[in-house]
Amino acid sequence: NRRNVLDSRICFADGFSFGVATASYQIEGAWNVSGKGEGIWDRYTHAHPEIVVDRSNGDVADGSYYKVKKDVALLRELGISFYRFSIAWSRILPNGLSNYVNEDGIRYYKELLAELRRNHITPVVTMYHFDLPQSLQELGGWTNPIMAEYFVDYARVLLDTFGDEVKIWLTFNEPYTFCEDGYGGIEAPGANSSGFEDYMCGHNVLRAHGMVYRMFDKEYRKKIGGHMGITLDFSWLEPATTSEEDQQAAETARQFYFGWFAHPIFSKSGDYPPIMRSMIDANSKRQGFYHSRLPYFTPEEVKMIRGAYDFLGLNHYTTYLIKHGSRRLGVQPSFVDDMNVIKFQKDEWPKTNSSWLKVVPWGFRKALNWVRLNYRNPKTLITENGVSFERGLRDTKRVNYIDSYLRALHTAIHQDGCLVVGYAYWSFLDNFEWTRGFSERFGLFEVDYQSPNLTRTARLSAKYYTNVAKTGCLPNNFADYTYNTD
Ligand code: PNW
Repeated sequence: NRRNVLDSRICFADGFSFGVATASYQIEGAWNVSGKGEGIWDRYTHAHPEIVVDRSNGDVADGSYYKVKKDVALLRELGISFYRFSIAWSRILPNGLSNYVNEDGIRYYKELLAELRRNHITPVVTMYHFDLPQSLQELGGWTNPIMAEYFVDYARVLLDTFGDEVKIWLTFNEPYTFCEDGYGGIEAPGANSSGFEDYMCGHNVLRAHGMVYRMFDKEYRKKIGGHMGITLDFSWLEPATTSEEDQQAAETARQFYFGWFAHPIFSKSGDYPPIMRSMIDANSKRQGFYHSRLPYFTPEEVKMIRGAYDFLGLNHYTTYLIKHGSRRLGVQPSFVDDMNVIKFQKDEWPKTNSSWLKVVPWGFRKALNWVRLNYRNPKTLITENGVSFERGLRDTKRVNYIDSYLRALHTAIHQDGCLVVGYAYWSFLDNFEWTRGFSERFGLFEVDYQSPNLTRTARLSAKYYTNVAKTGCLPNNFADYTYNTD
């Protein structure tokens, strides 16, 4: 990694890590094999095939459950230093509870960890990436306060079983996504109760996160070492105009979308963002409720959750514009009604294969700086950044996306002083993209879903990313990866 004086490449510091990310339900398949219990995405896609655009599901997905050796060989090929994956709760505890542990589930993740170790790839493990055991959903899922205790039990099993091998833990992936889209949108479990159950879910997830972090701190840190954080999703939210109203609206939107989960954990004062508290309280009152629809933490809970992190896991994909809303407040309770802003994207921003994802690299720098300024520059790991395009190996647009986002990241670190320690591309492989099925492809490796062994083939972007991971620098001959067919 030595550079001569004429080398004008953009390089990350020596200690900076590159990796790739996946999640259990999106790649493993083997949904009912070897003692695995049913998860909410199993139930949801089986009961409602119509909610997935191509009527697919994760029953088979990438078959990664059967391909530990193959997948780790490909990770090795990429030259990355860490692999972020998630553990399926129902593979470890088939009915969600700790009284029965499924040994084959343990065996699978142990095998994966051993193979990663042999190849010098550091595991970064997400405890929960959207796949709640169905039996716990039947008790109310994340709207039930007791779920926090069940999550603590599950986390204890993981720390006891894998704590020697795994030193970097994420409790949750994107609570905003699974609470809002799961309880007020079209993701599993498919409840339609925005403005109520989304807030209950968020409340219990924050409690669960705080409880697991405190347990880790008290009972495990000394014994097994390691670091624990949470992954939050932050699309940059830019005011649509310079008007005072729109600036204010954009800040409100940041507090609702990101601050909802970030403020209780990462701010100095803790608890929900004051603007969220006051707007939802006022709206609830106007609607005739005696209690706010946003639950209150006890002072002890505020304290437990505040500062419950060693680092922030940040997912960032895109940017939106925000205008102030002119809605008549309080007509129909919902998250969007409580926030009262209008969110959209510019037509001229480059499109991708995901309707919500436009290519806006400067938003990445702004999001990172907002985090730095609002939460005292927390140590940050980019746990996901990525893009979907059409099938095909010559994915020059993906190379462009990664290169431009890495440039923005480099500026945020080296010009602005953001404390970012690593970057994971989403995703390692094409995979089951939730309600978009297999129609949206984010992989550095293409998966051929027609072939019986689900063949993986490196895209051009895999070659580009290998070069970045191995040198720590963005290549000057980046055109090679853009125009050559190779
Ligand atoms: C992430 N947004 O969700 C998830 O963590 C992954 O499981 C998923 O496959 C990936 O993004 C790609 O969709 C997001 O609207 C959902 O900005 C929505 C947004 C960002 C991330």
